[in-house]
Amino acid sequence: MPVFLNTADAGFEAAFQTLLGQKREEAEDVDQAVAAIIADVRARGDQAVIELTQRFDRLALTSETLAFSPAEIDAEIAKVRPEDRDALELAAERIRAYHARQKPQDESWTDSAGAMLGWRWTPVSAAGLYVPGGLASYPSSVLMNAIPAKVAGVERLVIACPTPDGKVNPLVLLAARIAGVDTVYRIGGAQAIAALAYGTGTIAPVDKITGPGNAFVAAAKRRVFGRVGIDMIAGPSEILVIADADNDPDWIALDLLSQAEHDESAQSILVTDSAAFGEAVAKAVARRLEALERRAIAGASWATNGAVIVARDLSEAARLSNRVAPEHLELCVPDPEGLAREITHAGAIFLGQYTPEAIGDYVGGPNHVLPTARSARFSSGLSALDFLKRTTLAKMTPEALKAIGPAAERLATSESLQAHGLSVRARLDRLNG
Ligand code: HSO
Ligand code: ZN
Repeated sequence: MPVFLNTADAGFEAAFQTLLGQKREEAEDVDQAVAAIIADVRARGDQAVIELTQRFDRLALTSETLAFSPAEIDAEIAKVRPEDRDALELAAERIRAYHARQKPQDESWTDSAGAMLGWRWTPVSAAGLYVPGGLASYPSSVLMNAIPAKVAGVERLVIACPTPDGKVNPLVLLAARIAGVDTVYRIGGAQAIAALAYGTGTIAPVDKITGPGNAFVAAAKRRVFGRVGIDMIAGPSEILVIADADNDPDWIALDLLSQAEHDESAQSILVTDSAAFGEAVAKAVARRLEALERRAIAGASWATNGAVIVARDLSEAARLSNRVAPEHLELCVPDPEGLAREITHAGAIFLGQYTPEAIGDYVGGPNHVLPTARSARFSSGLSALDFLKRTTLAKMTPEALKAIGPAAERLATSESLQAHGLSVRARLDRLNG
């Protein structure tokens, strides 16, 4: 059973704190094993990757077959049903259009001292996207990672995707093709992250690695951070739905289950201003769970991490949601725009009862790689900005140097950095004749 809380109850605050503090994921300690794998790939390159792929994925590769050939990709893509292709293309187009609007402008101006100042944006040269194999090998995630990189102008874009026992997901390859990915390596785990970060004889190193993965991938991303950039370490999915009694309980139940079915550690929370509606949704969840293909996963998630919270009113619901800082937030209320103005911490907001979160997972346009585990308090979902960096610009005219240089000289003296001060003084002396 999920927890039922009512903000009017005396014990509410303590119970809510417990919910907030709940640790849902058991972090497997694989760090030592991962360190050894990374060291091996750095030392032996292709050969290490090939042996580890044989060991973990039971797949025999050579340096020549680490990547899919264009002909292999063509053959796999040919298996995709036209309806699936069309859906993927529609998704790609909408994701591209949305992320194109994120491209920031370069800026430059002259300030009151006469200094020209500004910044400009440039893309990382090469990015590597990790795509898990098996159950969580989502073509939609290929689009969500690759398209922002392409929009940002990344020149070389590669994927690492394990194919255990040689099993390939044709939709992943099609998504990679549609998004403009250059190369797809059939490697995974910590060895793939190490190969992308450090390079091997065959695999050229990249500058940024993004994408979800298992405990080995997460630990490897943490370890190569600094050598390359990484996105985030994504935790299990979450949804918080704020809904009043004027909703179909069955729709809301399905929205809660849509994230619960990802993972037993996923979390679905309903906050409502009607206790009767809360009960109705809980009943609808139980009913839907009977027939759901993933009822084992979704049921476990709902039973251990699910919650129904009854609030006094919708504003109180918004305040509670801000304390959760959910990855996904649905506002199924009559004035979702109004309530959205009260939301300060959420990865993505879905407004109104015709916007199920699943639209955002696939075709809405915004990214579905979003901050989990309350990190929406300080971070954002994946965007084109994650593949761009900002270089600052400054140009002094003689007048500008005369105006602000002496202050720099003073600060240099106060920090006992003589050459700093002298580099300014030498110029000022010349300018002052
Ligand atoms: N809801 C997941 C993403 C996803 N859903 C992929 C379906 N496929 C995390 O935002
Ligand atoms: Zn999802």
